Amino acid sequence: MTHATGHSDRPLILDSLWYGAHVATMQDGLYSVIENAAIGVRGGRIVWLDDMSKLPAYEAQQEHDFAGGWVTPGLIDCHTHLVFGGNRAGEFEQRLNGVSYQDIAKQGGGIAASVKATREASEASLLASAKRRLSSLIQDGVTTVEIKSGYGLSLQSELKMLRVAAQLEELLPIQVKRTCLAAHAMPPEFADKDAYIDYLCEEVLPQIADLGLADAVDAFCEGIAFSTEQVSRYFEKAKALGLPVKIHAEQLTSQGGTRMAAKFQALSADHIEFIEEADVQAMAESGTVAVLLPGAFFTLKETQKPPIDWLRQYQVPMAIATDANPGTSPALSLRLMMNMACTLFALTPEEALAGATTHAAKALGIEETHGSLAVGKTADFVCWDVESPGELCYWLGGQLLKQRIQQGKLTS
Ligand code: DI6
Ligand code: FE
Repeated sequence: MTHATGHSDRPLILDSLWYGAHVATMQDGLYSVIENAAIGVRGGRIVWLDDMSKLPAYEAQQEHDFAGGWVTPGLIDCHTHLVFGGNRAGEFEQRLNGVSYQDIAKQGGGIAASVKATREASEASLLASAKRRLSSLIQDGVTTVEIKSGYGLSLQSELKMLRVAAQLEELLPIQVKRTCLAAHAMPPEFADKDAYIDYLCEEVLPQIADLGLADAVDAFCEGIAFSTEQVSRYFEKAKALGLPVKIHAEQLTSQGGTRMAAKFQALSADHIEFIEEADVQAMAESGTVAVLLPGAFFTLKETQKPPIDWLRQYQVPMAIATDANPGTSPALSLRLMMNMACTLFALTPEEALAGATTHAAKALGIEETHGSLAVGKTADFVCWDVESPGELCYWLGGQLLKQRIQQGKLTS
């Protein structure tokens, strides 16, 4: 009894206290609002979060009054291809003139054009261009980003891309998760898809795993890319090396890639416009997140939407990401993707925000520490100059970010 009293008399020791805003904690993917909240941070983690009026005695090295606005978890962009050489603005014009993405790919453009430019680019120039793009995401409230390789398609150039992704985390105040997407397209020096998959399994994946350069492994399963059988062989190897998998599937056609990936407990299946009900059931059983990429849907002027009602019905968590890449989604704002998820796919603003926080964290396997605000979670949060959280989806662009806190530190 005296012991307990002694404890409660001791002040709460904080590195920093943040107050003066409402908080949408996004616990369980819901706004879960705390009005007039205070957030106590120590050692880069949240150690206290509740109504400011309940704050006990504390000692804080720093105090910070947001002076209004809404705080949300830092946004998480769980699917990007931010590192690449050159750009494909010329293909954008071709597509405006009616040439399809698939036709451009058949003519040697598309992914192959970015592979050529990425192989030719120095590590320093890849770093400089990716840094500019990543800065845009950061200014829009992103505190964790996933970056894929996949424009190298050889051991050396895939390693180069992943090293650049690692360096971005050193240069900018952001957490970077790295994904090996070596099974993205066919490199020019291979004629046979199976032979390329063999090369990935025997030489590329083991090296990348050895060097610890990737947190996960991804593949493009599509008629113009790799078959379910080929991707399945590559996933076997990834799993044997201890790496979780994710997949680009059912973007342009239905191939069964999502169902196959679910058998490997894939973290996520991404795009998935063409999935069927059985795929959704498989995802629900394996705990695979559905990553919606409205930027690619919009850019390619797709008409088949991902089956949102089934995903809701089977309670498959839906994440939203930019898919930032030079071909199908030159998108540098995750908030704009949230707007598109509402406008094009009929998500609610609350679902869209969960898609860029809670569920995006799950798509990266970091939901224990990121994606929502609660005691024990990493102190990654953003204060927005808005009157309600729905405004985050409402505005098309603009600067809504007031303050961005990453690992407990104010970064803008
Ligand atoms: N699907 C995509 O949306 C990107 N990759 C993929 O497999 C597009 C990549 C590109 O066109 O450069
Ligand atoms: Fe992609």
